[in-house]
Amino acid sequence: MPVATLLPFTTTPNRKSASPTSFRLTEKFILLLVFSAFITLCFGAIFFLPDSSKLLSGVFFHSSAVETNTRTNPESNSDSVQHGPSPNPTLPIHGDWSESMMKHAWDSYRRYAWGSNELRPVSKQGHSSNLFGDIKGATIVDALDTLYIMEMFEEFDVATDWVEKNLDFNMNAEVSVFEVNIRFVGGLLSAYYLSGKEVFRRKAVELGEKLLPAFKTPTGIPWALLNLKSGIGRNWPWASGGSSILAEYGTLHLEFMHLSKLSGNPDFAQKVMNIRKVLNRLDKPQGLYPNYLNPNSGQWGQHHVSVGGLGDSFYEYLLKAWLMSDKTDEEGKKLYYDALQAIETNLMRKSSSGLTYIAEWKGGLLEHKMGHLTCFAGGMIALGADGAPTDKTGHQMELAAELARTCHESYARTALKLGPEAFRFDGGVEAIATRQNEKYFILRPEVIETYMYMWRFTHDPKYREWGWEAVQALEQHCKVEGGYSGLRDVYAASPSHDDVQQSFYLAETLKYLFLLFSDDDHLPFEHWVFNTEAHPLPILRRDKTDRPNEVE
Ligand code: DMJ
Repeated sequence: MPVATLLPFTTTPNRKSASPTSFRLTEKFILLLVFSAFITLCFGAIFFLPDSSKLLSGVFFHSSAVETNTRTNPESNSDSVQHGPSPNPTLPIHGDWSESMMKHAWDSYRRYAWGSNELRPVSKQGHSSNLFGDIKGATIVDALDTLYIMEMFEEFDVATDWVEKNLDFNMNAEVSVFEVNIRFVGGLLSAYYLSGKEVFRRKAVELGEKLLPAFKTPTGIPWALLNLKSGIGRNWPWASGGSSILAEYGTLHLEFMHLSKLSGNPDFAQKVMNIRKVLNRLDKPQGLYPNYLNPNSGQWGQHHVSVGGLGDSFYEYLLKAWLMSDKTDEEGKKLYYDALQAIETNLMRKSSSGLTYIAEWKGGLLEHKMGHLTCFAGGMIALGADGAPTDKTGHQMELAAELARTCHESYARTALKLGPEAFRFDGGVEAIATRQNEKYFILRPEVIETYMYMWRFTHDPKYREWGWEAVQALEQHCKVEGGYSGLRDVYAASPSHDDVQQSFYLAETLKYLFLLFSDDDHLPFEHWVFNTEAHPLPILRRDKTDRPNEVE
């Protein structure tokens, strides 16, 4: 419950009583009484609510109980007051459409796949990915905060009840440490900070403790896969000579910092700070971070570099570690801006028609391909532009805008107006997938994520227009009776469904769409940082004793 709804009502003193003198005395006394009761209640709320989560939810997350007009109706005047230029009249008339999309995705999952990790929306049954071992309910945990943010509280309560009674990590099965961290730990942490419900804090810490044995390697660089019962880890067999993967071991920092804060156990923070130490000791080819690192030898594997798959969220977490630390984590800041400079110099290129893209780097040679995953980088660069060194803020905002445009083009140049998994800038094409196995779309969020950040920082209406194009395409081609499905080929004249509703569709894609059309004070960036699965985590304030980079 947002804290505003917990505040006492103010009472008006009764003005109909006795003589003028006694009237004044009684009135003063009552006023004093009411005032001290109010102060006592406020202090009571601060000290007795679990941690600071209810305050966070009430003060920084605006729900209708706090403010009735936080969502943007693109035709309303309040929008033009708050967002500057008048919205484009072709935009949706009412903001409820994103809740309707969430409702359809959620209700379908609940009806056909309740308790499974994901939904098969065409065959109307559960789908379980081996990324989560035997852990169940990925969609439930991934969706918790989106349900809360959209004020779908009945659904949130049902999900909470499922978590309380069924979410279990005591199983003899192997999980992906990265996936479990970003979806389950991240989802539980956000649900805790938004709702204040202790069960989420407890489960997040319990799961975090189960993941700690993954760090038992000679270097402390964690294994990719871990058996939750035996604590035995290993790496993906396909990953360069038994290497761990940059985007996996590099995407634990935000969640683990919060786990240390919420549990009082410094181990979590120490483990992720040690990853930094190992990386700092290594030479970086051209300042770049290869995707593979051997956890036994502490040496790089193959020199492949990517800001998409295998690399992406490592860079994101350097920037966000700095932001989440209330800008005290100077090391995270330096690592991020240095890495971005190396990416710009070595990987960013412009096509002949002027589209900026981020290529992949293989032992010094560029592959002129950009993944859908890489499209998150527009949002990341915009988020970091403000803190960029040596007057680079404007330049970085331009780069972010150019990348957003390129990613929009990758959508616009398809038949179904949704983007392919990867698109190329070679062989006479630009922003188009040329290989059959790169033409699919699995409801990924990255392009909409970038539109959301660009909208917040520029208020250029084109980002909402582009977001709205995606909504129309999702409704037209991905929506089926049993939920939302990915597509096998975005260039085909009609959709062929892959029959999977990914959990990140509810965690990220629908949340970013909702935020793209919400006012800026809805989960404002001054207070919240999104993990890579779009789970909001509060900034750890520097004036508290829990300074994140001092936990160690
Ligand atoms: C999500 O699980 C996360 O965004 C991750 O960082 C990358 N892949 C998916 C969404 O595409």
